[in-house]
Amino acid sequence: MIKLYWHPFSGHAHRVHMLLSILELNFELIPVDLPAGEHQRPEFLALNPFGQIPVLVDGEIVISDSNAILVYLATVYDREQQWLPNTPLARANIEQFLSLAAHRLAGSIAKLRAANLFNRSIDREPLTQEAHKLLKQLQNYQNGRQWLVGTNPTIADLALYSYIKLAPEGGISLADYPVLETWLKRVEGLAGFVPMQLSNVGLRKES
Ligand SMILES: N[C@@H](CCC(=O)N[C@@H](CS)C(=O)NCC(=O)O)C(=O)O
Repeated sequence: MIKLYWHPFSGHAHRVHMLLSILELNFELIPVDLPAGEHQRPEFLALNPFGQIPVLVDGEIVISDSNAILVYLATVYDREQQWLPNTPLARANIEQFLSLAAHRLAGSIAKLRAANLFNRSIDREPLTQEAHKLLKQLQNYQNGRQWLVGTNPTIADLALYSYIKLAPEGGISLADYPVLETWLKRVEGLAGFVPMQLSNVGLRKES
């Protein structure tokens, strides 16, 4: 059975969890105790020398990095090639969004949210500006589209979903981005969708 080393607060792990579920694969979630430093212990570093979740183990195959795992799962297990279509342009377009998720999204919204979740002190202003710049650009791009690439959902949608959904936990309101809110709901309507665990931080904080 496929094993996913995971943590419930990780948006990176969540995007993989969604695809495993959507593809109806048999899998087991293995929680990694990040606060206790389990990801720095030799047993975990033997799986991922870079000391991060998610890690996927499929028989002899071990893959780390959420986007790499999405590519692997879509390539091996999606016979219809909907989630990673096999045309050069679609692949290039999807790659563009995987990079965006790994860099601009992880470097802004995900950082703001992690700072609130784990009480880290950071300079919020430049990250907040970048988060809104990115959301505005995404909203303009997405206006009039159903999915990020082509006419069906792909791994690009999954790669961006989790941390955009979590933006309010980073103090970033989505109220000015109705096109993105509609797209989030569209992803949530996919067969096999699994919700991200939400937390009472940022704009979700109860007073
Ligand atoms: N590029 C990696 C980033 C993964 C990542 O940032 N994982 C976080 C949890 S969301 C982690 O393991 N943090 C522990 C650490 O870096 O020490 C991916 O896409 O999987």
